[in-house]
Amino acid sequence: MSNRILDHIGIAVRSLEERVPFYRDTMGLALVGYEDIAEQKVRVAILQAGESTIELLEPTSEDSPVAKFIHKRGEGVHHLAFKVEGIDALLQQMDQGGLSLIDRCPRDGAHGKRIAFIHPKATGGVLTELCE
Ligand code: CMX
Repeated sequence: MSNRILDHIGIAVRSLEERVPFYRDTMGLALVGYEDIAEQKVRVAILQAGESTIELLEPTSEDSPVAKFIHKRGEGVHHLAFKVEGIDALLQQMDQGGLSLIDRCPRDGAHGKRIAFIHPKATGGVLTELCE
């Protein structure tokens, strides 16, 4: 198996404006930029942390999965994302193995990546993303 790296950690926040200063100014992470991901109903701030990034996720509508998460559990770590190669084949393999997938086919994520989520119920409570 290839040496998979942690692509990013997603953190749900109520307000990017309120939370970016901690990561950028206090922790000293470079702010890579902001992006609207309409399909996911979030606006993200991306901060570089070594080879990985931190994605702060602010919901842009009340029916965003991140708005639901914050409403239920408060702000905090929302998902882990691993960089993979051959995401389509990997998803097919996981699906055939009986893993509970949120996405059987990849969808569009930040930075032009193709992403898919594995349900937290199947992973011990951690929403897990594959991205390519
Ligand atoms: N981490 C861990 N558990 C989570 C979770 C998360 N991020 N989000 C929801 N859950 C848990 C809930 O607490 C709940 O658990 P209980 O049944 O024990 O209460 C259960 O999963 C179901 O949650 P829900 O509030 O009823 O929400 P839904 O079932 O409607 O949706 C999920 C949950 C994970 C399927 C949905 O949030 C989803 O599809 N997420 C993937 C998409 C996403 O999060 N996009 C934003 C990120 C964008 C990006 O990075 O590009």
